[in-house]
Amino acid sequence: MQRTTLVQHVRQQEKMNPGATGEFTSLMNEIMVASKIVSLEVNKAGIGEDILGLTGKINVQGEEVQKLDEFADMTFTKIIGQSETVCAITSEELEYPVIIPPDRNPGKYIFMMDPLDGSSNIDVNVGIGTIFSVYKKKTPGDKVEDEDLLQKGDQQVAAGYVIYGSSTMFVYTSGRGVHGFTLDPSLGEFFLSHPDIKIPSQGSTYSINEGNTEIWCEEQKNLINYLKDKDEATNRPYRLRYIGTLVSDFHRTLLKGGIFMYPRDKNNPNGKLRFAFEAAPLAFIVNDAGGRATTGEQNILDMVPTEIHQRVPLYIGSTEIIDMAEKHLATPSDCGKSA
Ligand code: P6P
Repeated sequence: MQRTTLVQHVRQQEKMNPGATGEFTSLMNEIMVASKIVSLEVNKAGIGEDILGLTGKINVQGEEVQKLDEFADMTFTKIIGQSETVCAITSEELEYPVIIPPDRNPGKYIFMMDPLDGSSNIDVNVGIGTIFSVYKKKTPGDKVEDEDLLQKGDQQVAAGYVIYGSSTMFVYTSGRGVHGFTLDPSLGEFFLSHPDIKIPSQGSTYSINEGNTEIWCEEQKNLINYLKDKDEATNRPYRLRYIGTLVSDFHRTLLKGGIFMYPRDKNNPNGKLRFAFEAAPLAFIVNDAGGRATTGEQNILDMVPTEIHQRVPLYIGSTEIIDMAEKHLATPSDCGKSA
């Protein structure tokens, strides 16, 4: 049986792009190498190596840094930083961008990542993952400008995620369909397992942290109550599924349909998730799979961020459900209004 590796697949896509220089393929290869190294570390965490637990540090998000967070960030930053394909790297874990100096032969791409999403789930053997996004430098000259680091969501040239779960999966799009690869640990190779993923236009699950109900805005409470009401004609009540790792909750939504929500609330006017490292890459993926992602008021891909660590409310999933959610959110109360 012909099995397509991730690198073969990226090369095939490269051939469809007449102007391709091979730089993107090299970058994807380095992302793959870094993800294999992190996968190895995640899967042996707790066996001997002192890689579980906290570093004692607090990151720019104000979150406790787990040892695996730091390991993943360092691994991706080092490998991608040496790839000669990028001129800058931004990370959820790093307050400032890493700018590749001229003597390290910087490339034309900009790499953005959440190196280890779901770190609160690390020590309990629940799925965690890496989320990444690739843009092209858009300003002339060698200097990396703010404009290069704060690009509109639809300017991404690629986006993807790796799930370190029951198996390690690598899912990406470069604008020509969403494709999933599963790691064969005996060969250390990612093989195509989910070609051309399309999200079902409907679904019957909703994914949200109901523990925040008390601080939700009224329109959010009304939306969740609507999803929980019984009405066979509209496939309700929906079932709640929430893992607490965005990349895992999103992956289930992508394959089965449904909606994932992390809304704004009375304490967090812009929600919790980050535009650059979570919302925008997953929006690029779901859009290419036939779904949609919105803040509740604006398509994520139409947004231009104003700062690297900007947070946004996120509603992502099956188009028909997102459309319905937006109707419920159309009259936003002043609770938690964007700051
Ligand atoms: P809460 C994990 O810390 C994360 O950034 C996402 O992966 C996840 O969707 C969200 O936060 C969970 O947040 O408030 O439900 O614990």
